[in-house]
Amino acid sequence: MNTILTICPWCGCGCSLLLREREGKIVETLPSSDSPVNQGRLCVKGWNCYEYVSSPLRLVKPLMRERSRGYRKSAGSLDDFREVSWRKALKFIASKFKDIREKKGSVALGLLSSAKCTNEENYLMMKLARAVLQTNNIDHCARLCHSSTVVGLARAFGSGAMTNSIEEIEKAEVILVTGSNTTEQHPEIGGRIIRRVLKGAKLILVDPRNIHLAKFATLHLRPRPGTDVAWINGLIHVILKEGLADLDFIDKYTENFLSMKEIVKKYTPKFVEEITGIPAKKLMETARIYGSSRQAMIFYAMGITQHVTGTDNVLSLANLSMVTGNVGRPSTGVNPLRGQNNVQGACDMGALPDFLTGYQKVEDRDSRKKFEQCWDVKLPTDVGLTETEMFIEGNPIQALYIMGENPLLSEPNIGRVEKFMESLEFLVVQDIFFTETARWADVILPGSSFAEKDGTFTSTERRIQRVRKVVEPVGESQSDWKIICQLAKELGYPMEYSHPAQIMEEIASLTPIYGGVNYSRLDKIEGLQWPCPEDSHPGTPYLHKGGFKRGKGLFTPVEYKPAQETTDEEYPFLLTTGRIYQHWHTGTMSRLTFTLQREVPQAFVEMNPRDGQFLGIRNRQLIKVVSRRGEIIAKAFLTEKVGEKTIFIPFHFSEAAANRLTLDSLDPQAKIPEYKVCAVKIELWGGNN
Ligand SMILES: Nc1nc2c(c(=O)[nH]1)N[C@H]1C(S)=C(S)[C@@H](COP(=O)(O)OP(=O)(O)OC[C@H]3O[C@@H](n4cnc5c(=O)[nH]c(N)nc54)[C@H](O)[C@@H]3O)O[C@H]1N2
Ligand SMILES: Nc1nc2c(c(=O)[nH]1)N[C@H]1C(S)=C(S)[C@@H](COP(=O)(O)OP(=O)(O)OC[C@H]3O[C@@H](n4cnc5c(=O)[nH]c(N)nc54)[C@H](O)[C@@H]3O)O[C@H]1N2
Ligand code: SF4
Ligand SMILES: [Mo]
Repeated sequence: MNTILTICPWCGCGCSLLLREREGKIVETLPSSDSPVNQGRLCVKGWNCYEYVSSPLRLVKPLMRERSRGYRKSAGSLDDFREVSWRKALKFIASKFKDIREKKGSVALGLLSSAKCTNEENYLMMKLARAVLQTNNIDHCARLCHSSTVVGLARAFGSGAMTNSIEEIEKAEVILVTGSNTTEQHPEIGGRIIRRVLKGAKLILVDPRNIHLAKFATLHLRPRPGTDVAWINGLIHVILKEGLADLDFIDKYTENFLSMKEIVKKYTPKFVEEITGIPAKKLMETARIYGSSRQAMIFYAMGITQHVTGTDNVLSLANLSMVTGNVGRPSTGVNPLRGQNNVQGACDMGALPDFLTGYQKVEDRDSRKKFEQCWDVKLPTDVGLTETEMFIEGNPIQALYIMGENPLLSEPNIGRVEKFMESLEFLVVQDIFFTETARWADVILPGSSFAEKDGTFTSTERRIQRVRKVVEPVGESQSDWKIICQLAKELGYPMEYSHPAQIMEEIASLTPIYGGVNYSRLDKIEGLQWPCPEDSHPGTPYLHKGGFKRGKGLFTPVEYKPAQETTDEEYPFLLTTGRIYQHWHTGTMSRLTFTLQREVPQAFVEMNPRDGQFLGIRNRQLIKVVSRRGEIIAKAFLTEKVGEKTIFIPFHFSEAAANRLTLDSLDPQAKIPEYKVCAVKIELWGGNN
């Protein structure tokens, strides 16, 4: 039996684990006790991380859709595809890409990279886009997730990443968690927060739902969804009024304080109560707790970022931390919890329409020049389209290459995405399963899973860690990096690497924050936290020590704006969507994992029992949820977890896809969709079953 150390493929915590292999099959997982991240612990997904690897439903051969008349008008089933050789599939893709490029230009090509894939794979995908296909139309699921963080924190601080480290929770005095269901979505971090609170730290939770962390909170504020700017401005108002601000810090390290101060004047606790529903007294208590501490950490996630005001929300949190000087030291900071195992890495690798690796701007001539010299090509200069812009009808995209994403379930307002699919000329999907998106493809390429390849993932705390091959890829599937290299060759630009270590050498040479990263170092230690500019650099646990990356921290005055779609007589319920502990996004992996699927086999709608009583709905009864965009049928789950007139639906279930209902309005700055607020109505369905 072989035992191999690698990294969990689910969430951004970045837990290390050991996979045990016997006769070519993975038979067991064990946590790694050497890891500074999980210290011998795993959550239920970590323990069950390998079952999907050997699922009989894995894609094992390239597939091509039979192009009968009108085939673009609907999603296909497996019967509509035939197996082909790698050579044929890659040649066909290359010829279509070339053809469309010749006729419509490079703007007609779009690529989606994958936060499930390794850094090396993301780097090659963005090299394929920029160097080979000559387009900056490359993006990935960070657009749906933390793009507002990347824009907001980069503007305020000069870097869009988590400022501090997971380990620093051990010494925090105050922990403010908002819009993050941490125990379910980042279980390792959630567990750390609880243990710290049990030892005396104060926890302030700001979340509309009564999530598990509420049991441990000193204060739980329950704002109406979509009102975050108001309560954050309110906290700053009280902090300033009560003399709790750190004026020395503000003076020495920040700029634009006065214009921010002017804006928060009117956000009195009473005014904030009217907007948010948070009692004025509770807001004041919160301001005193957070404002009195100089070891206060903020953690946030999708409840803050996934709004049309996502960037504003993030800027407000940055304001709050700077007013109290809670940034630039251990156990402080503004800490966005990054979701996917390698979403931090996919951003770092420049799988974004406006950045090359390490947040070097595509519009910057000197940055481009460095890459042009290394790659021996001229690079496109205009910023590309975001993922959300790529699915809007009327855009120039004619051909899409999607690696490891399932937008037909994860994008908002799926009905609109389907319309766009009908108009698309050519779609390539590279996945490990036959997903809802793959059904629309012209060609499907079988990639290999995390356990079948070498590489690195970068976790939420900027920790770059080694992912190791445990078993051979199933069937004829291949590592995603190998597929990209072969396709590049077909397109007339040879990319040859013998091992991902060699790709990392190239990344390090072009990316200052990864400059000191190499496989021989990573093989000796438990990861390196960027910035790690050279070989002798030990990595950086917390950012902005002794001054901000951008020079001075920038305060931004932010006004509260109401959500895009509010409830009315016809659509009286507010829908907020998200996830649960047992499932993963579009379910491709978690619904094929026995233990996870057994725990939660079906879609459900969380609804307050009083609303249930009013509408005559019993627990587990089927209901129809209707929005202006679509409708779904699922079981009602009556629970005090949600407040009255609010319902919550997880988006994991294709048979009752929450994104049939969601709104596709975007934050104007980050282009992130509004997944957390839209208006719906509820109807009874199918009598008393
Ligand atoms: N089990 C599991 N874990 C996951 C994932 C998964 O699919 N399954 N996905 C991963 C990914 S990619 C991500 S991005 C993270 C996401 O992790 P989270 O952001 O923690 O997950 P969500 O369920 O989207 O929503 C977070 C919280 O926001 C609250 N909320 C809703 N509306 C508002 C609002 O207007 N304001 C505030 N302040 N809060 C609000 C919700 O009640 C919820 O508690 O999880 C990662 N971890
Ligand atoms: N309503 C609503 N919608 C949301 C959200 C929400 O809160 N509410 N959250 C949004 C957020 S934060 C996110 S991050 C997105 C996630 O949206 P997606 O990224 O579209 O969702 P996943 O299901 O994680 O898709 C990953 C795909 O990669 C495949 N895969 C796994 N490993 C590999 C590999 O090694 N190689 C290849 N080639 N493929 C692989 C999986 O089979 C799967 O199809 O969803 C967004 N959508
Ligand atoms: S907390 Fe995240 S990284 Fe750790 S075992 Fe669970 S899913 Fe994996
Ligand atoms: Mo995410």
